[in-house]
Amino acid sequence: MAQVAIIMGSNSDLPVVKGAIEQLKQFDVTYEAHVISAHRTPNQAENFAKTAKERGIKVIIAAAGKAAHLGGVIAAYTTLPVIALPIKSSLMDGLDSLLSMVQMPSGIPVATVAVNGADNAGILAVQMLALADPDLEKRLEKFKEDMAAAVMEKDAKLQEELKNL
Ligand code: RP5
Repeated sequence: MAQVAIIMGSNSDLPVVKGAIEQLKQFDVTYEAHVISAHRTPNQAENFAKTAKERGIKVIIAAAGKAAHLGGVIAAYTTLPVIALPIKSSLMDGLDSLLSMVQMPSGIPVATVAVNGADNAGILAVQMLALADPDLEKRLEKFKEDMAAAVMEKDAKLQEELKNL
């Protein structure tokens, strides 16, 4: 059974969305992914959102570009947390999608990550699941420790390079 559902407005969003999938896979989080459009398939969007909880989904990631209403429409039909991922797929460099997602009216929140910020969408979904999963929480702590170690390694390298300038 999938813990996270990823939906995207079009299969043209997949190259970006793959970043979120890779993060979920890294933490062995089960997922399902679908193309659903708030505008082109509104009935499917409604049905998906209304049935997600009873199918065991805990978190929804909604990726969309241009006038990106997918996250908001899904959030309107469910109490599950929705993470919105704005996709850069227009002449406006994704600013249109970002604003469509982040400027939700009071009462219907979606947690919006950066334009094309797929990694963070995946990691945030894992963090939400970790609230009820101590093993996942431990793995997230290790993930942060490894990240900090990688940054400190970069700093050590920089210090060596500075000596040779
Ligand atoms: C949005 O329009 C999709 O999420 C995608 O980012 C964009 C373009 O879709 P296609 O025309 O490539 O199907 O709804």
